[in-house]
Amino acid sequence: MTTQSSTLGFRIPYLRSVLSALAALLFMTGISVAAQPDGIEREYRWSYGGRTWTLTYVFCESSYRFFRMLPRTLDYADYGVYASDMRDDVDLSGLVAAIEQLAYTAGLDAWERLNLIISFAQAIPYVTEEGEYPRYPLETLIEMEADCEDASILAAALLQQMGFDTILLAFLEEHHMAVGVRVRPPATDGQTYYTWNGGVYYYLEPTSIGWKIGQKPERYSSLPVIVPPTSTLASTR
Ligand SMILES: [Ca+2]
Ligand SMILES: [Ca+2]
Repeated sequence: MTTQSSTLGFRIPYLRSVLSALAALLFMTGISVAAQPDGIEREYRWSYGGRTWTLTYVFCESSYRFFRMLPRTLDYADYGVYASDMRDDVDLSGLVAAIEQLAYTAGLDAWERLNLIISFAQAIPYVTEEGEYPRYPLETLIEMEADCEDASILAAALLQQMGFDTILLAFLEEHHMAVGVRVRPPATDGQTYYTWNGGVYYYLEPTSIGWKIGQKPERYSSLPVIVPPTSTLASTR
């Protein structure tokens, strides 16, 4: 199989605009300070549709440090707060736009764009953890490793950023977490889905590349607990 490489020609447009605005402000106020980019650069490489895709992206370091400092709830029923936190929307929307730009350049259709983003999330290397440490999406993106709840949180957050409704699926017997996404696949025969709050959510396996929307590994056979997207902890709801 022949592989091609696609590389994004620009980086984090919003950070550029922020720095430009800051430089303009300093110029106007007569303050002369050398701009120190507040960025963490990461390069991603993943496969989709018979091609290899690459993306170099610069994240806002202060955003990462903010999320790194936040306390953790270890109640799986609250894991929706990690996926639905609005304070990373600017960071994640820039990343989603960069991947979508790759898709547009390559001529992918809407369904393929969705799956390109899913394959990006699935390609984050899987790690097993000692104990439990749910990561916010920016942590997973920058640390470039994830176990099942981290990968689920990241995939759900990116899909939400694209405008899709998502839920998390907690398979308590198998100690696994996956994503449900409210979208109808082109082929629905044999696909796994769950209904919640009037919507149909198809299973999405986030931990390894190649699983398509609606395809569920057989080993996750129990009925999952549905973890809704939320911005507040159960203790305060
Ligand atoms: Ca968010
Ligand atoms: Ca984790």
